[in-house]
Amino acid sequence: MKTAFITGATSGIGKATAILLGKSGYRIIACGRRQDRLDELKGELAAFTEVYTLSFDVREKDAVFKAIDSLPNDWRNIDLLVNNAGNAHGLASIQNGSIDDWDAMIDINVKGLLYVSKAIIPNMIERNTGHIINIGSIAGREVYPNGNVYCASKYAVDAINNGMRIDLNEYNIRVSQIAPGLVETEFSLIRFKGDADKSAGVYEGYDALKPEDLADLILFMATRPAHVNLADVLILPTAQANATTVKKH
Ligand code: NDP
Ligand code: 8X3
Repeated sequence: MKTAFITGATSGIGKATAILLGKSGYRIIACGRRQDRLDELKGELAAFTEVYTLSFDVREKDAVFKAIDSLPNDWRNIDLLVNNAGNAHGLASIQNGSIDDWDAMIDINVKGLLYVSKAIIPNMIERNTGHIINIGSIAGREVYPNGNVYCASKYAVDAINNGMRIDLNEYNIRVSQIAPGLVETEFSLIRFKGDADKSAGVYEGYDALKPEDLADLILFMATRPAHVNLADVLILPTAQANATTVKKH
């Protein structure tokens, strides 16, 4: 049975992915800071698969390596890494943006992804196999008003994804990126610092993607024959044409 390591499995895309992969024959290493949610997820999947939970903050370099080093021997061979943990913090012009928000986005979306990858890649290299799916964003393809640093963090994911694919090419490791448009998750609640009305407004008047749509895509990509790599997929709601064009009912 294959083992999938999923960051940000406590909510949204990561949680839906853990559930779908867990019901589709994968063992799951589920990560996030909220242990209560990881425990709930483990309970929800108990009838389908084994789940190992790891609670750590991807910003904390030492905690990332300690958590991954703590995996028992029979959980160390990771077949699929889904680098999903991340968020936008704030939506503000460059002149009004908060430095704490900038730090959070660079530290989580970019450095956190690098730390987790750095801890897991050596085992993939040793085994000459593996698949890494990096969750980028349409924000990594187009900069939109007030998106500045979030967009920069996702442009960085795009560059890291392409660099990983080149560097890991000789080790038979697939590297893929998914760049979603608007997905209805807790993403906007975090971006708008708990403002539920503002967050709900982002998804009003059209059908946004659901986290399950992303889980479907991740399962599809992960289960292609070994010689096939869906290297880079932009996935949008039908109502969304680009980062700033959304047709409302
Ligand atoms: P959610 O807010 O629903 O989920 C974010 C997940 O990331 C949570 O599980 C959270 O876990 C985890 N996370 C956040 N910060 C940290 C941290 N410091 N350490 C460890 N884990 C962390 O959002 P989504 O599911 O929408 O987001 C998942 C990914 O998809 C992100 O990379 C996001 O940028 C990307 N994306 C989202 C889009 C959208 O419209 N929703 C569109 C394009 C891309 P916990 O808080 O428990 O630590
Ligand atoms: C999340 C989608 O458009 O809010 O990456 O940046 S968007």
